[in-house]
Amino acid sequence: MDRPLLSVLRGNRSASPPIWLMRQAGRYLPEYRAVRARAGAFLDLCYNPELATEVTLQPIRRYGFDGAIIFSDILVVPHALGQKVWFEEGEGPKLEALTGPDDIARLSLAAIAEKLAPVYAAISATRAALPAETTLLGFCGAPFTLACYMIEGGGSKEFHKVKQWAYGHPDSFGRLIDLLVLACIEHLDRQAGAGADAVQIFDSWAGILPEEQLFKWSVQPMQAIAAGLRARRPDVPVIAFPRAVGPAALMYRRLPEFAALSIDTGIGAHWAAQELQPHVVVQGNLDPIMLVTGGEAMEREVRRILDKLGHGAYVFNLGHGVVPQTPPDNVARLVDIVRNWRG
Ligand code: 1CP
Repeated sequence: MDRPLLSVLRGNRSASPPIWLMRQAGRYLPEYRAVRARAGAFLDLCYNPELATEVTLQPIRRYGFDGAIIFSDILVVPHALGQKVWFEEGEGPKLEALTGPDDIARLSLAAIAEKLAPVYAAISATRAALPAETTLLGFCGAPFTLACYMIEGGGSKEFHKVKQWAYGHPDSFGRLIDLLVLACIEHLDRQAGAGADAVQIFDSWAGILPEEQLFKWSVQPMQAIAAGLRARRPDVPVIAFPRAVGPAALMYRRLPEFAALSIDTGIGAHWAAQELQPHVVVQGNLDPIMLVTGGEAMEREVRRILDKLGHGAYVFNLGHGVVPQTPPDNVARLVDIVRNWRG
């Protein structure tokens, strides 16, 4: 069975790079908004295998991406550990914030697989419905990014609380991170068991940490998750996405546990081709706002990235997720440019 994305993640060369987009299912698609309106609360959509399967398939039907990422959210893991999580319309995720070591002690790994069973059911159903050549991706949030939401009680601009906890009380913060490592290994293992071909670990907030803290709270836990998964599922490639870390991306590039490194928009494509690509498959880089702009500006930028990275081991993607204001036609144009590029 030839799955071009999986094949590139396994280290094989391809004539033109495979493409998928972070947050390729979502509010920019009218068919997503229709299902979302039917589903009720956001978490009810995540835990409804039939609807989660449907919204995962929507962008594949429209654009024929090489990869489908299962529709879920990184915050299902804190939810399965026993934390209160809900989504407020137009405001994003809310959690009952952890305020001290006692709150960490109340979290439990015991029911993860049972609580997240609908996610695994959605993965099996999606695999059965996908074209054979489409790679199915599972995912989880990295421990540090999960801890950000768990300690702040939602999104934040500055993340002062989580930093103060990590810097001032590294022992108890470390217990939270260790628990999340185990939870993520379990969650990724189950996703692979249900039919995910490869997985991505999203460390969306890694870039707020200074170097030494980054190593301790992002590089090491992500590596531990990838190593834990590899022990159970040696054939499942892991993509690491430490967002906004700049040249500290060098810390992730040589780790054998990561098949690919997903780079955000702040990293230069030329630098990535020289410094990262000789060591690891590179994914990403297009500014999601270029996809909103479209036209000549987008075409020029897409070709520039392809000319820098497309000759090596590369997966086309954005530097972060598709934003809701993206015109769906621009996505079709993007796919067309990537498909017709010949290095
Ligand atoms: O109303 C809606 O439809 C809610 C919007 C939405 C969507 C479409 C949320 C709430 N989550 C999702 C799905 C989602 N989240 C996917 C689905 C698969 C796909 O990519 O198509 C994935 C991979 C995620 C991962 C996720 N959730 C991350 C990591 C990636 C990233 O964007 O940095 C993060 C940080 C979250 C938390 C989250 N969930 C939702 C929102 C709006 C946020 C971000 C909040 C913030 O900015 O702090």
